[in-house]
Amino acid sequence: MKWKNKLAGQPIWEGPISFRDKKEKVAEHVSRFVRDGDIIGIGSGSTSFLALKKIAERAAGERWNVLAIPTSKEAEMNCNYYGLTTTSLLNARPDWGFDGADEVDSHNRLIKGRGGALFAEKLVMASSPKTYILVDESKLVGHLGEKFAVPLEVDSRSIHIVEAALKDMGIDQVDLRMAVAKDGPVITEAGNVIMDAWFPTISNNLEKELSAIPGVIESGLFIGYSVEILTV
Ligand code: ABF
Repeated sequence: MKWKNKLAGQPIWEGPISFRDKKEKVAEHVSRFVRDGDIIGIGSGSTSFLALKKIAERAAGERWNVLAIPTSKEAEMNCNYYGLTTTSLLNARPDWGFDGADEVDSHNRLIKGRGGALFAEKLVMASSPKTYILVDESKLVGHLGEKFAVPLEVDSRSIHIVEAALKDMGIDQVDLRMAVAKDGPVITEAGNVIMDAWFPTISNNLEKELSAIPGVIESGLFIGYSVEILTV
């Protein structure tokens, strides 16, 4: 097979990385926490990509055994490319993890899921005693939801149920996330669709309220997890 833009065996990251210098710094910072024998939850997105690369380089340089639990196929392929052995939550639990975010407020509440990997990101974070959230300062917001909608991973058969439930909550700005080519909806790794719902205010109960809607697999709201925000 001939690859037009990407060669087989290259890391799976396409496109430019915004705020790259800052993301490199925060990635470097988290790589200092790695120890021999660690099992690490590996986030998705560009900042996590830079962090996994640095962690893999450090582990290789020190000849350390590090096991990775990736939060997406993309992260798994990058771990494989950079030589980090992967496992899954079926076999192991992370000692700690790292991941990116789209918004972080002053109470460490997060909106995640712009990359569509929110379901696995939440499973890995919920399994980890501590997760470092790697963000540049553009992600720090005064008011959660000011720039991003809350993504909901939804079984496609329940789109109407979710839409009606959101309407009952007073939310009528909801978008079905479309593929970049706009030729159909984004389909997640678990075979679901994503509905992006715009909330004017986000209460601490909202994550649980959204999970209770039939057909909602997971939301991109992360409230009350054991996280430490690393930023530059
Ligand atoms: C993942 O990647 C997602 O939860 C979040 O949406 C995104 C952040 O990506 P980046 O680091 O590229 O801004 O962490």
